[in-house]
Amino acid sequence: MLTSFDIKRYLKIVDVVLEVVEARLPASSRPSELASVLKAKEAILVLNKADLANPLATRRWLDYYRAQGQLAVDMNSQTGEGLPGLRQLLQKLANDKKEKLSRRGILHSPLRVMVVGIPNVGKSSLLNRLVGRAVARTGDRPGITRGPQWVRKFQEWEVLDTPGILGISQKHERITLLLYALGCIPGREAPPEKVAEELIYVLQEQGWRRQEGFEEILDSLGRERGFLKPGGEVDRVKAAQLLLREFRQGKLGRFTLEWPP
Ligand SMILES: Nc1nc2c(ncn2[C@@H]2O[C@H](COP(=O)(O)OP(=O)(O)O)[C@@H](O)[C@H]2O)c(=O)[nH]1
Ligand SMILES: [Mg+2]
Repeated sequence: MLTSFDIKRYLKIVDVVLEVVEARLPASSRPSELASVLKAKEAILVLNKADLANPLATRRWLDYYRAQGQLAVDMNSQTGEGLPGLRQLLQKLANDKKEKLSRRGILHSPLRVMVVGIPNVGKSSLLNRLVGRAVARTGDRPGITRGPQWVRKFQEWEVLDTPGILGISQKHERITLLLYALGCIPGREAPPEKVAEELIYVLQEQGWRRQEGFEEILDSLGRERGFLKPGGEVDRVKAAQLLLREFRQGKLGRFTLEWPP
């Protein structure tokens, strides 16, 4: 596990950063502490879990970022959908690097890639997809565990075998609640009802169960599942937890929680 301190060290020897974000919250799941570190680096924005996001929103986000000159792809790291597009980009960047270096007489220097992002966006899944099983660790020295290693998949590029975990930056309370809803803030507890209320509010803006009140939704969900307190009242905490679980797994439908400006 690489902390942001380690990341800064590694960034010095990396050519490209794969910045993994949640396709359901693409802007707000970007670690902003990265911006200052990344300036000199080539970055590819990976909108991961695109299978759970609204496809139209994902298309809009890609257009939005690409219009700013940002390399961006969408991805499902569980199935590998979107992987050929990402590999193509890496191949192109690798070729560019090769060309540049060969003009200076350097013959072989593979493109070095690193995966970073906030918790739970799918960094490890993407890394596994990217290097597959045909993994050749490079620079391995037997008997010495030296932390992260380069994994070479193709001749032209190699990936750091450990993704870098970054924290989320200080954000509005609303956004923090949505990041909780996506499971991106591990360790700390947030009241499930509060998180569910914010999530429901955003989902309703997009047409989901628009006619119902927040408490009505939790109560009907709770009754369906038999989440009742001794007096027969619905246990709204349990109902809220269920709602959040189902949302995370995409069982409520494909929703994107923020759209490009
Ligand atoms: N539906 C879906 N789930 C994903 C995708 N990528 C990762 N996951 C799931 O999201 C959870 C977190 O993934 P992980 O790779 O451990 O995230 P990390 O914390 O960023 O390394 C796991 O349950 C993964 O199976 C994706 O593209 N689509
Ligand atoms: Mg991981």
